[in-house]
Amino acid sequence: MDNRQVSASLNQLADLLEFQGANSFRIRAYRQAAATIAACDEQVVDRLDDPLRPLTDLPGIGKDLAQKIETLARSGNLPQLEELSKQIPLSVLDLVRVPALGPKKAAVLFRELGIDNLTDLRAACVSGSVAALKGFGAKSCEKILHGIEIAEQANQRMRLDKATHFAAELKSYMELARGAHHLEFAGSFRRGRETVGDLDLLVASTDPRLIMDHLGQFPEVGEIIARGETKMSVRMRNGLQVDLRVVAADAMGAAWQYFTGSQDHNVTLRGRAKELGLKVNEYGVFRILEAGAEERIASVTESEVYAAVGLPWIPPELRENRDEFRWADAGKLPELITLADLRGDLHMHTVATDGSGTIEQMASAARSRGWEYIAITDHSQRVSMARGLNPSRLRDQWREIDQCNQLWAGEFEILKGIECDILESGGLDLPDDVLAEADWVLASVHYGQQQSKQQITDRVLGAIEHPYVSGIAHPTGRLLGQRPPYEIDMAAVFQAAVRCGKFLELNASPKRLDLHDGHCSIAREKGIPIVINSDAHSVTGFDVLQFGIVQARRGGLTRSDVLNTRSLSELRAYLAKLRNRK
Ligand code: DGT
Ligand code: CA
Ligand code: CA
Ligand code: ZN
Repeated sequence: MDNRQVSASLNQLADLLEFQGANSFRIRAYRQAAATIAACDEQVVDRLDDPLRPLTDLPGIGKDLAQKIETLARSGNLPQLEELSKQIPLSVLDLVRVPALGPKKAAVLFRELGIDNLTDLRAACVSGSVAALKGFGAKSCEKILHGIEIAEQANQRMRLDKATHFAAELKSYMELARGAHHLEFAGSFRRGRETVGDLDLLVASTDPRLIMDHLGQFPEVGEIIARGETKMSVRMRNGLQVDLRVVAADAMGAAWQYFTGSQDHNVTLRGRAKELGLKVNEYGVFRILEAGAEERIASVTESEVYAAVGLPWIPPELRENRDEFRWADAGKLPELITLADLRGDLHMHTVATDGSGTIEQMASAARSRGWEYIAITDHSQRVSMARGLNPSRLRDQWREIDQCNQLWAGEFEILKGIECDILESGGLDLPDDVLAEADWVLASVHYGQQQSKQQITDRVLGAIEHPYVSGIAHPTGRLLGQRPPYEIDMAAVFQAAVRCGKFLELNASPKRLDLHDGHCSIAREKGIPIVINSDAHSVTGFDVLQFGIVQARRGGLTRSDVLNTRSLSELRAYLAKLRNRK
């Protein structure tokens, strides 16, 4: 077995043990070992006979694990894994990934009702047999049904950040293909959706065969699903499907427009073309002439295609058939925000809590990105797993910030912030006199996420109305593919934000993207300022801002809709105004 297969087997073992309810430290050890093996530059199978370099030299690999890895690498299987897979069908692992279920409850369902896949689970929830089990009930059934949807989606769609990294790898490989003239990604990936169903790749070339052969030899290809004259679909080993289309260079614009979609956007575009006596397809825009003849009037660039239909070029993030045609007609397509518009980041953690960078390291990294300011927002005391700050540690941190600020006086500023927990019973985790000294107070929910809509909404509204709170971080609490949003009344949240002049965060972590694009567009209409934050836990954590920017663009946000595009003095003025409202 190669490293990748060994690593996959160890992960599978961890999954099965988790389902059995094994000790969580043991499970974590297997998962860490899987990660270690996957990251090895050298194939483990090649060093097994070298007594000077036992596997136990690898970090986190003890004797027992080393033995298992050796067995796997040499023989391709492991008795323990085979035994377990006989007892537990692999399909039950899908159950464990249902957010409302987890390993314990999944095991009960398997034992009591013999449920071992999502289809049966859904049926059993609907028929009432799950609700009849001890420890379940109607309410938890409802949550499970919702969880099934999330799990199914997570199985089928890949998160944008993962797709982005994979696409970069694929792009540099495909650019080496002989005869590849020009290469572009299309589809939901180009539109920046938070997850993608598959990756659509266009290559301009006169020799489709060479391009398709080259893709077939990409080392990550798991399976070739289909191959035609100019079109090929493959499934990669990571599960992602890639649809390749080879097109003529002089039709690249038309193909790019067509395959970028969305389908709904294209339907509207074609309808408009028809009214003008035109036809649009992946080969171009055609004028229909008498006697069934047609003349191609646009195809080389996208702008040309849109212009032929009387439209300005529309940014891909807006092509969802929401407002873009209306805006285009009115000459009011928004000038969408870009990463370069940001002048600071207002949510990050340091070594004081669960981050890995010091204040100075975070600030230097921010400065080298050309920013003017950051806010340090470590957790407050209630978040004890992350060693949240009590008033005295927070004030110590602020003294340290004062010192750092002297270093770069006039050029760069660190705001004294806090990510203050909104307590389960309502109210904030730090006393008012402490919050009053902060420059910047983010409030967010970490505990009691299962509360009723009324309870959660009241807690968040209370925070928005609190005079010292600047705004709300990750307002819905969702984790993509893992955890649904809290049951929160977002209409009420938007209303309160307008009333109190508070901002809402677009948390750019690709696991969160919270607010999402649809929320951003509502916030924009209502004039609620958005802050795009990284929630960085290290100096490289700032990189995720690109994903926040994409979602903001999808929500139609411009520079002026986003608070952290302002200069430091404008930001200060905004915060002072907030303080004076109370
Ligand atoms: P996904 O992959 O589910 O995240 O979403 P998309 O939008 O990437 O969808 P996909 O991959 O099926 O197709 C890419 C684009 O190509 C789609 O947005 C519109 C266009 N397209 C593909 N197939 C058809 C089709 O049969 N009819 C029409 N009208 N458009 C199509
Ligand atoms: Ca696609
Ligand atoms: Ca596709
Ligand atoms: Zn945070």
